Amino acid sequence: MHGINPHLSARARKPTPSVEELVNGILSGNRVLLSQAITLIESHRADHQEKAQAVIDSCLPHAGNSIRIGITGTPGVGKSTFIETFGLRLIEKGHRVAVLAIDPSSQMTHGSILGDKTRMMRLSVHESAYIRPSPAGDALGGVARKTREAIMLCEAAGFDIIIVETVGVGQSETAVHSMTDVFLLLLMPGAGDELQGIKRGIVEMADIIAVNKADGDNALAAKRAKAFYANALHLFPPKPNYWIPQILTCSALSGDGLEEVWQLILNFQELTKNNQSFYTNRQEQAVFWLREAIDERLKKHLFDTPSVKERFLEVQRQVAAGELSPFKGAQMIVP
Ligand SMILES: Nc1nc2c(ncn2[C@@H]2O[C@H](COP(=O)(O)OP(=O)(O)O)[C@@H](O)[C@H]2O)c(=O)[nH]1
Ligand SMILES: [Mg+2]
Repeated sequence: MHGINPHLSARARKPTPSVEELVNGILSGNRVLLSQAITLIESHRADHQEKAQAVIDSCLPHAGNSIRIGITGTPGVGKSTFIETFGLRLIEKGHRVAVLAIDPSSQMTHGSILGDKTRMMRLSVHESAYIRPSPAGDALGGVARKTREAIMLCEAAGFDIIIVETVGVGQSETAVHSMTDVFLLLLMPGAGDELQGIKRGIVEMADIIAVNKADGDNALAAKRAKAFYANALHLFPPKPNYWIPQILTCSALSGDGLEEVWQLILNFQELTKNNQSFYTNRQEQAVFWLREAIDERLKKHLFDTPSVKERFLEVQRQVAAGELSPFKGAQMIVP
């Protein structure tokens, strides 16, 4: 073989798929090509980004046909167990389920969903499921954009139920809320948000609250927590889409209550599609992400400009030294 490295020649025979191959693969539901396209979305290389955007462009007309479910709750509440049991049930009903994650802590843990795959053993190997961990090494804004783009590709690949999981800490709930149709909060048995480190704002965002682990010794405590939160929910203003947040108990382990959660999601979908808020919400979300993307590009464009780079260093020095106010300093960069 003229001394050619066999690995290299093997590679040369199997080039990375073209945009067209990726799009065709995704549209035919091929999970390997879907994964390759999402890897391009997650890449920082400019040529990868360009290719990813071309794939997204072609997939966009085929996206949107799904229900996007956000799931949050503190670590240990049972999100992964819930998604496994719930996902398998939905597949039994004939659905195809994609699970994505936004986890700003995944830089440290290498994507908690990866470790979680042991808890999602049966779902992760099912041919009607697709599980993708949170991209690591990015700020929340970057992760959120990539997850949103991954949603589109999963929908184009025929997944009609998209679950976006996040941990119940930090700002990631807001990001997930801004890319999903319905928001599910999992809580532990035992009353009081202060006990669970759940911020009031997150409870307020929830469309459905499920007190998980309502089994065995915890059954009574779960009922009490349900009563506590049912009371708390009355204090919140009604939702503009007329949906009244619902609360119930469930057990991700036994599957009790999961059918009811699904029924609530269907009710939510019916109500919001009938009164159009399902669609206006998606439109508003798309415009929100347009603005986010413009912000991101403006900043990048600005800081990539050589004269601005220089000026920024000088202004930064003066602001740090207390010679200049941050506001004045910003005016000198962006008049
Ligand atoms: N008793 C009981 N344990 C549960 C239930 N759901 C999850 N667990 C357990 O709680 C622990 C954390 O679950 P996991 O799904 O990893 O939580 P996550 O961190 O929110 O993803 C595991 O040991 C699970 O077996 C449930 O409904 N009942
Ligand atoms: Mg988990």
